[in-house]
Amino acid sequence: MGWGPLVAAILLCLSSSTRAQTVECTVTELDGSTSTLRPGPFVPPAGAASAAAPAPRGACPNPLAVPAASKAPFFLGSATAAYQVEGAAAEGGRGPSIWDTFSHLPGKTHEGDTGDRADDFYHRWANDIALMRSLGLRNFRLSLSWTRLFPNGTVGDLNPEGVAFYDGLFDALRAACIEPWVTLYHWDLPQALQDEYGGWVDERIVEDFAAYAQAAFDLFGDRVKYWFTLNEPETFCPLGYETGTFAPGRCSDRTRCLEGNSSTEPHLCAYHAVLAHAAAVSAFRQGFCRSCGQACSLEACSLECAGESVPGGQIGMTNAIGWAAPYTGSAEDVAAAERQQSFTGAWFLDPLYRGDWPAERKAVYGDLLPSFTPEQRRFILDNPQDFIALQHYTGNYVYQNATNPPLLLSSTTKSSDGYQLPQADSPWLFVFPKALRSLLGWLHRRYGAPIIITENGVSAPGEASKPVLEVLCDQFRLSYFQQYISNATAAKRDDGVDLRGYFAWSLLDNFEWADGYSKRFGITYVDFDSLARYYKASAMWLSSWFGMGAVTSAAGA
Ligand code: PNW
Repeated sequence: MGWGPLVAAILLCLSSSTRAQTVECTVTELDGSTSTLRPGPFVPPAGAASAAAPAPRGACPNPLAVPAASKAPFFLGSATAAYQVEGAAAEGGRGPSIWDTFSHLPGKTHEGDTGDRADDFYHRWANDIALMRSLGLRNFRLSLSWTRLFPNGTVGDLNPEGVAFYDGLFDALRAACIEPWVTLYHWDLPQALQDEYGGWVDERIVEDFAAYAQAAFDLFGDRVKYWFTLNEPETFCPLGYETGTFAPGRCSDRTRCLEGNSSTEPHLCAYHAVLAHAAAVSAFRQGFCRSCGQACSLEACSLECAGESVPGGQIGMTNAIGWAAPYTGSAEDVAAAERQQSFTGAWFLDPLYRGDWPAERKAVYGDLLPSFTPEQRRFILDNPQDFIALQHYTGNYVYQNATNPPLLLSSTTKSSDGYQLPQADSPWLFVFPKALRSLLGWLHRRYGAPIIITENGVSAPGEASKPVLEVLCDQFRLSYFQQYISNATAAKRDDGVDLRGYFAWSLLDNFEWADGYSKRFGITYVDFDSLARYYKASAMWLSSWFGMGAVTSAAGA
């Protein structure tokens, strides 16, 4: 036998083993047309893991401009958060956060899962940038690990290894023309600040957060233009301080929480979150007074307060907001749904845009709600954010129920004509695509501000228990994105909503907080043993909306 047939046999073997890792998915579009996608492993192109030199400024397309090839009228990106993906919890001089402590306590997370290793993004980011490039992704939302930069939380104690990590990452993202959108705080509070004064329940958090924010603007503001202050205080305050199901795990129920007060602490947390956000925005706009150690507007030190920290940058808080649809068209149900919507959806946006808690919250909580002083109100309104950063996943139907205080309403996930909203893998998440369009209109009418959807996505039923090749055709998630993006598009095109962008949650399967690794929100699959990444069909489908050319093969071409 000559060499020819042998080489051919080896090639055949190689290609069929690659094929064996790939699956064929028939994808149905909303208009009923079908196409075929072949998701499979992401294989980085040779040399992808070595970060190229940063591209000269101006060489990359404007991240806010929608690429001509995109099917969407707003830009698309994808998102992650530090504790959910980085891993390397005890490496590089990183200090402990409340999520390290909490996830290591028995019984707090699914099967005791922790973020110790997560997706190992800390070591694999060059590979993940190559993955993003292969998908044509131009906007990437990520968060900074506060304790990687400042291991004990205070800015006197900078960790050079943490700075080097984010320097390398931001330089490489710039070189790849991927715009970083950076969240300062995605729930991983320095444990030292929790120990010292209880974290978000104490007013000292306001200045510590503002000082950390200012340091981050100074360190990375030359490469990061778009910032988020706090991720979803409407999630981390009640879950961290009322139910105790998220870090730091505080609540009144002594069978579950060693400490805490569920009736006071969530409100203190929310109050300090608003003030910390405003202080960070102030630092962003006006600089920071180093001699007095505070954002300029907090103290009269105007001589040191010239200029913006990040010239031309933009900043906002992210808010998790669902949609309460009226169960019927009756005046009572419409009013009940509006009460519920204002109670939850205006919780933080009313303070930021109107200077006070929504009336529905004041009516329910009375004196338990810390009130803003006139000076604080002025300070908040004098430091407006640049956009509403909306994180939307789900909705339900709300009807008047006079016997159910405090809001005299109840909710259901079945419509009055009997349609049951499909449930995702997460118990709180029901697929209700029209809710997004209604919500965008409500936000537009109430606040009139530009909106960026900074998270939207879904955990697909069964995905965590099936073998990898059986989850890659993720039609459930793909249809979710089809319908939600279609409703977002309609809100922009037909309802006059000033929608600027959309980030799919999440780029990677990751540590889903108390659910550990048992819920997968990724558009790419992560094998939590080998840490290999695979495209799901939804990632390939989304790539044609990113507008930079769709990925066509499982080899990452
Ligand atoms: C967001 N809810 O949290 C977070 O920002 C992400 O870190 C998280 O992975 C993602 O959504 C998926 O859960 C939420 O109960 C947690 O409505 C809970 C809710 C909404 C958002």
